[in-house]
Amino acid sequence: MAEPDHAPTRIHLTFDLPPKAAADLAASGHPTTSTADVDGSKEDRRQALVAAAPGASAIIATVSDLVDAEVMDAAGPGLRVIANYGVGYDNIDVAAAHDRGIVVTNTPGVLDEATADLAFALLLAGARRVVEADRFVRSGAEWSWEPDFFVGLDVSAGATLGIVGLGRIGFAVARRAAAFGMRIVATGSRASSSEAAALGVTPVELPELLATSDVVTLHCPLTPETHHLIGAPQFAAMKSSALLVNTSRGAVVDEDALLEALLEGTIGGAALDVYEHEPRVTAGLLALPNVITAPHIGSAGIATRERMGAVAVENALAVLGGATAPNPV
Ligand code: 8YV
Repeated sequence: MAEPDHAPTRIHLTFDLPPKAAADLAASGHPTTSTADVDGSKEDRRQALVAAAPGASAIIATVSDLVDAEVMDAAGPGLRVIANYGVGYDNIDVAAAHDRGIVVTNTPGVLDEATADLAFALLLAGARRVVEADRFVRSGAEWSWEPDFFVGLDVSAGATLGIVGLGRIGFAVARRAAAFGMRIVATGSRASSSEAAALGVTPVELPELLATSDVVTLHCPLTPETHHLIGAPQFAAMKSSALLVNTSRGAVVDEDALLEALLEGTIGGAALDVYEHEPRVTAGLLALPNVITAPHIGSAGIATRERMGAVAVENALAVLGGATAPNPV
C-alpha cells in the first residue's frame, strides 16, 4: 500500500493561534498546516479548508469556518478531531462529525468573563448613548450643556435586565448586573437554581422577560430551537424603550425584524456584537443612531484569547494522543 503523502498526525489551523498556544502546539512536534492567510467570504474559507484538509488528523477552526461533511470527507478517514476555538460550535456539523467518529471540542468557561464584560459595555453604551454622544462631539457641532442633553436609561436605578439563557456567560452578566443594582429576570433551566437566587435573579418565561425588561441580553447558543428566537412578535412584546444586546449568535435574532422594530420605534435600540449573516450586517441598521455595532469581539481579551488557544490545542492533542478530550461536545 502506498504511504500517505501527509504525516498521519498533521494538524490544520485556519487562523494564527495566540503566541503561547502556538508555542505549545509547536512543542508537541505535530506538523501543522494553515489557511490563516485566506481572506474572503465564509464560502472562500470553506473551499480553502476543503483544499487543505486531505490527510489532516485534526482541524482547529474558528467561528468563521464552516466545517461541514464535505470538509470532513475531504480530510479523509484520518481526521480524528475538530477543535473549535470558541464556545459556540454552530459552525460545525456535529452530527456529521459524530457519524464519522470525529470528536468535536470547544472552549467553555475561559471566555465567560470577557464576553460578559463586552455585553455589559454594550449595555452601558446603549443605555447611556455613549457612541451617539461620541459621534456628536466628533462632528464638531456647537453645543452647550442642557438638562435633557443625551439623556438615557438609568441603569443603576433599578432598571430591569432580562437575561435570555442563564448559562455560564449569563451568570457572569448577572453578577455584573447585581453589582449595578439592576433587577434581574432570566430564562433557562439554571434560572431557578440557588446560585441564581443568591444573585437576586427571578426566573421567568420569555414572554414575561420581554414585557418587563428595560434591557434584554441574549446568551443562548444558536440551535434549531433558538434560530430567530427574537423576531417580530417578540419585539412587539418588548417595551418601546427597550435595548436589545446581542453577544451570542446573530441568527438568534431575525435581523430584518430587528431593523423594522427599530425603524417603527417598537423597541428603543440595539447593541450588537454578532449578526445573522456575519460578517454582513443588514443594510439599514448601520444608518440608525440608536444601534451600536461591534465586529464579534466578545472574547477579544488578550489573556482570554490565549486561554481559548490553550484549550483548543489541549483538546486536539488529547484526542491525537489517544486520550479523552477535556471538552467534547
Ligand atoms: C469567539 C465566540 O471569538 O466563543 C464563541 O462562541 O463567539 C467568540 O468568543 C469565536 O467563536 C472565535 O472562533
